[in-house]
Amino acid sequence: MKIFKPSELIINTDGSVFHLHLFPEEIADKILLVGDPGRVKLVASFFESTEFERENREFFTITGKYKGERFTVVSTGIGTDNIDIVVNELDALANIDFETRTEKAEKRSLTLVRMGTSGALQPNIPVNSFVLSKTAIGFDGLLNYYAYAEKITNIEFENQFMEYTSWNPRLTTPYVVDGSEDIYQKMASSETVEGITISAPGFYAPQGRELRVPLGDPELNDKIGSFRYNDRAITNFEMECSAIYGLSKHMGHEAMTICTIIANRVRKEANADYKSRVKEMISYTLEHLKA
Ligand code: R1P
Repeated sequence: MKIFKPSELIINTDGSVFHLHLFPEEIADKILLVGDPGRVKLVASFFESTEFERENREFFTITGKYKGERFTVVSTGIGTDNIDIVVNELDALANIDFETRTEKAEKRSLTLVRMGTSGALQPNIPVNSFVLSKTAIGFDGLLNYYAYAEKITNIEFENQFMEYTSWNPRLTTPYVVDGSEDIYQKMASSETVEGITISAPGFYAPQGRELRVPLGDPELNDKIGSFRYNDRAITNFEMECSAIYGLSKHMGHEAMTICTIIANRVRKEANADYKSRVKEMISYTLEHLKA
């Protein structure tokens, strides 16, 4: 049986996992992921009771009850590099015995739902929309470091996309991976837009924003906007969804991302006062995820 050595799975002296500082019994089956640590308390303000709060670096966690059901909310910070840490450590808490450092015989499947903010790439998706990401496209490359990426990604989509955009070989190969169909069905309504979401490895040039240094390909956002895969358009940019979907698929967890659109990149519009809409997204998500 494989033993996860101390250098590979780092457990703190108090028995908690390296970055999240959580103990195995502290995570609920349903886990909400937010980028901003400041948004964790906002989510927990919907809980009728909380068990604990824990903070280390950008990872702030609260577990509590919403309408009688246990939920955990964790902040991930920005980017798929942080998602690698959060999803691996949540999976270790769920599926590795910290005493023996071996995989548990019975696997636990978590529900991981990211609630984020995002920029729309289609003119008909207005600011304040909720985009529910059926599919993610990773520009970040994280999944390509794991084995068997090709077994869980949509190679046909990837090839069509790279051909259409004349993909620069100096960029990492984009990977296309679906979220959980079950959670999608639970959360979709007339209030949500079905999404294909790009997770970018940066906020500026990787999302086509040019400040002082010119873009490698100034046409890329236009090509992304006009690309269609089976008549489906790419809807929005954010920075975490692809890695959450890819790792969850590998590990047997169910994942979904919902984002409040705070800018429309085509119409050049933004809503700087988006916080009340984010609060409505949190309420919407909790209501649709509860048993
Ligand atoms: C960039 O400003 C951040 O905002 C978006 C991006 O994905 C990135 O994390 O999401 P969050 O509001 O969830 O952080």
